Amino acid sequence: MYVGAPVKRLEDRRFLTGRGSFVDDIVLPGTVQAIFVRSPHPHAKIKQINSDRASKVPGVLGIYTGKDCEEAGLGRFVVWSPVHSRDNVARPEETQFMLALGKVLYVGEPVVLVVAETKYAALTAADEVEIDYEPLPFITDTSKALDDDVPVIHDSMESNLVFDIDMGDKAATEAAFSAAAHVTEITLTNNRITANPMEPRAILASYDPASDGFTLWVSHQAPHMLKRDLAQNTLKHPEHKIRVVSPDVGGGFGMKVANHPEEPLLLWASRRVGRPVRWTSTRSEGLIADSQARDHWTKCKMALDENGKILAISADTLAGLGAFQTRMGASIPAHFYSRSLIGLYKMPTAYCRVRGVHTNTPPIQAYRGAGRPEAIYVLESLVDNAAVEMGIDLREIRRRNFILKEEFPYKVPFGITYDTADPIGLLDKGADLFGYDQLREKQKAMRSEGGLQLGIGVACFIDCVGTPSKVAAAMGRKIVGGWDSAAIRILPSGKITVLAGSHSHGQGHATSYAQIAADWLGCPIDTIDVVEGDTDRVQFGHGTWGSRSTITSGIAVAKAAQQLQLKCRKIAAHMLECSDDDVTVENGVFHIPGTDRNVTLEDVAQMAYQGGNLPPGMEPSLEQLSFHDPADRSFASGIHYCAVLVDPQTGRVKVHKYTVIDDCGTIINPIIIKGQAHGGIAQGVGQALMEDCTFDHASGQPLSGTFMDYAMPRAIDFPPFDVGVQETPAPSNPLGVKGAGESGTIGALAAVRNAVVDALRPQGIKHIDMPMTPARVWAAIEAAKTK
Ligand code: MCN
Repeated sequence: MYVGAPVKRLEDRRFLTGRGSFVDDIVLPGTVQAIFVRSPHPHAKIKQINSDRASKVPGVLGIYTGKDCEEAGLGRFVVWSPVHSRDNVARPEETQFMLALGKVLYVGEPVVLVVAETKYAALTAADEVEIDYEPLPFITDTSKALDDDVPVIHDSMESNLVFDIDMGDKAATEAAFSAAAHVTEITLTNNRITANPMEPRAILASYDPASDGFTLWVSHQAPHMLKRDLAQNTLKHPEHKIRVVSPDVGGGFGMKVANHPEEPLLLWASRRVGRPVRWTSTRSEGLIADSQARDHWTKCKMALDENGKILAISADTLAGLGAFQTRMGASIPAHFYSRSLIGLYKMPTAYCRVRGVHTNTPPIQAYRGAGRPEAIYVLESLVDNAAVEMGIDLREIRRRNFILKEEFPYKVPFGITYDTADPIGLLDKGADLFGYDQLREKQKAMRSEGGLQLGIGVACFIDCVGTPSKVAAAMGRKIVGGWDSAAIRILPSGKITVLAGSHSHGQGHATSYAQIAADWLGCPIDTIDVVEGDTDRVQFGHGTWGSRSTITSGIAVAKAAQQLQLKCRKIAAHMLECSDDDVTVENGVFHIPGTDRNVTLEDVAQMAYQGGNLPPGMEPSLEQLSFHDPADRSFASGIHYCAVLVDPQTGRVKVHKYTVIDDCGTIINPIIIKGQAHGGIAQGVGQALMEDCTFDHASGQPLSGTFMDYAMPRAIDFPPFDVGVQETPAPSNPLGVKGAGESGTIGALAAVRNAVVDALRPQGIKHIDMPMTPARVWAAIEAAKTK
């Protein structure tokens, strides 16, 4: 069996020896360079654009504005997952046009596209473009976006409110708070961040006049979805004449599932100039022009009885969406965030209100966890605060409130039914691996000594993945995207190609899908290659996001392999002149048990293609296409334990110990699960301690435009992580798998926040907003001293 075995990642030899092929590595003859002139204003009218001087720069091939794009018939992005407000007021869906038209709405918005023979010529010409702006009042602070005295940023709207939804039972929740023995309350922000993948966004676009076809090589997570958007909404060109290739992608983290204006623009420009056109984002450009994430401002509270049993949670959130709505941006806070607020706890009632708002900032899209880290941050901050205020140990309060293993399937107040989990198993396993009791002893000793302070934080989570198409449709998604695909081709030589509709940009699909296919076909893993990311080679699929690939494409691989194995067995039985049931398969050999009679997969494949001696009625070849739409959602879960050391003199926080227990159902590959957890934790810790897209609210300018200002975590910022696993198989799919790709991030924000606050509770600190930089922690300590 390969499933469950620690198979080393098959793709890593290529990556580790520098043989990956990324967009910027692809060379086409005659390629020219695109550069974007971007808005320096958070909000301004464009009075005039003068490109006379710019167009005289030697080597310039084209200079294009929003008007040119409009005249050429390019379209706008559309919202694929609209959110309907509870007041049923239809508010305009303000989405982005390819280049700013009439006015700019955020610093970094593309205004002019320059195409030139060389990057130098394009940069020089971009500097010569003269744009006359009339600055307008702006708002960059999400918490104030609905105040009376702030500008409304879209002329078509009456306020900056995009949607206002609520869920749960408001009256019952209020009653629970009135009757509660204890109420804990916090106001917290979830800082705006961006992905900064190792490979920045990169595009190479080419138009072929002979076929009237476009090819786009792009660092992206969902090539078919991008192609569909290009065909229908932005480029508006027949779908069968567009090919999108996402080759090796050096990290996406949700940011590269967003469609950005540069993609259709470069394709369009390649037709205008008659040459392939390239653009690779710089780091600073990425920090203002890539989609961003999180950006919540939340007032929340939790009601408990005298025994520390949770009676209700209530949250009221303003979710920043940036200047424009994106495909999924609004649904992240409206659907993914709100539905995750209950976590692993039994609570009789709950209420959540979310208002999505526009501000003069880059548009919001997914980032690892998308909505779920935000929810768990709210929930687990409240649980830890309540525990301390009521004098209950952090583990004990969870033990008292957890849904018990035997109570699953379990329906929570927002009407969702969790499939399987074992929260107490997570709690105990995690505490042992972490050394919880020993660390508490160490904390006591350090407290009495003064100096560095040790803090311990706990956070557990539930992660809902694999929304079936019918559920997505009922939620109002226009492109439901619940299912995915896989095709398997056994070639005449017996070698195997798996084509999957998902896309791997670091997740290791080339290994984990090969493991599934090998087991379900009954053949050795080294005969299998996995192909993803080319819309001309691979059948339609929705790409990779929301930790959905294994429970959709992964299952489709198993289904296709099962069908093919049946066909192979029939051919083998026919060749061995026995019944199908007499044949078993192992390691690529079909044999009749108890005899020495066998044929190999190579023999069977040759026969399948030769076609001379196939069972009556059987079609030749060995190809199988399969689709999988989950029967139900599945719910991964886990627990994070974090210990930090805080220096009260400087406010510096160091992560001292970090333990995760991950339950992603049946594990395909434990090495990959660990790797996914490591990367996820690093990103969560990064957000909690240092990463921040900051704006000067007085000038509207972004303050984090370089890596000197936007702090990314480095290896030195982490201790070795301990990752343990627990398996509660998902009942809704034949592999028993749940999602794993985001679990490391989902619990990390709250675990780190809780640890830092735990270290500083003796000083009277109840909450510190993320990122908990030394300056912010120090200021909190100083403020507490003066109270
Ligand atoms: N897996 C497993 N056993 C399970 C479940 C999953 O072995 N029970 C394996 C899978 O087969 C796969 C990996 O774990 O190789 C992740 O699987 P899955 O949970 O299905 O998630 P996806 O493949 O759909 O990946 C998406 C997820 C998301 S949403 C983001 S964002 C993210 C992430 O994965 N971005 C990443 N991990 C990333 N890792 C890297 N290196 N780079 C990114 O951009």
